[in-house]
Amino acid sequence: MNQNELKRLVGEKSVEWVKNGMIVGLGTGSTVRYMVDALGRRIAEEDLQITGVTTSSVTAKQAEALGIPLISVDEADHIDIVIDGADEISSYFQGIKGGGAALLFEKIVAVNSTKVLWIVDESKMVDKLGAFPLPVEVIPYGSQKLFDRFAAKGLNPTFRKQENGSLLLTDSDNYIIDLHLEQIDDPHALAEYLIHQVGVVEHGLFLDMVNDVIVGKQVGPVVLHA
Ligand code: ABF
Repeated sequence: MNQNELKRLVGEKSVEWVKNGMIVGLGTGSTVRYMVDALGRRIAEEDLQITGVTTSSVTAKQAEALGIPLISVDEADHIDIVIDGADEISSYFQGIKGGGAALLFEKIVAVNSTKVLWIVDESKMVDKLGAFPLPVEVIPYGSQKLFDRFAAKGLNPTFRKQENGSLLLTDSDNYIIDLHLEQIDDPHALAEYLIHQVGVVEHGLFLDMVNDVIVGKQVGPVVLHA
């Protein structure tokens, strides 16, 4: 199976975690797209009734088109499970997310969810985090000063750009600075440094957050418990 087939495999497998009446956090990314499609089919076949909480405008559009009832994170009195993708997952179940520029809403939904389930193809499983550039969401005002500070610290920053070369804006109209670190030896220390930099809204280190991971492998979906 190729990467897309592995993503479809875990996207469809993850729907088994969803039970009638649940409020489900719907993540962002191409793997999640398969999961949302599968949820939509179950709802259309009327053998599943859920309410969705989305983490990005992209997922919201897909869910609305499929007739999945949606509420905001603040309207939900609880979220039973959030199913989301990831860019890297380490052998200690620490994650890097935000390749889809939705890390802020993804983290808000994750910290307000009873269970966190990540669905990934096997290429996302790594020994140590860092080969994937670490996304950091920053407010535009003072972002160049933050960029310069990251560069001076040797964090190899780049601003996330759109195809036309303009700076990407997140759903919150913030910028993303990606840190090209190659390897992150102490994710907790880095997270602590980043979150205290004035102007940083949130970063893509998702630490000590996931409960279960479904990994798409050639032998089939493999479920890991953090
Ligand atoms: C999202 O899933 C992001 O956090 C992450 O960047 C993305 C992974 O994308 P894909 O599933 O397309 O590989 O949750």
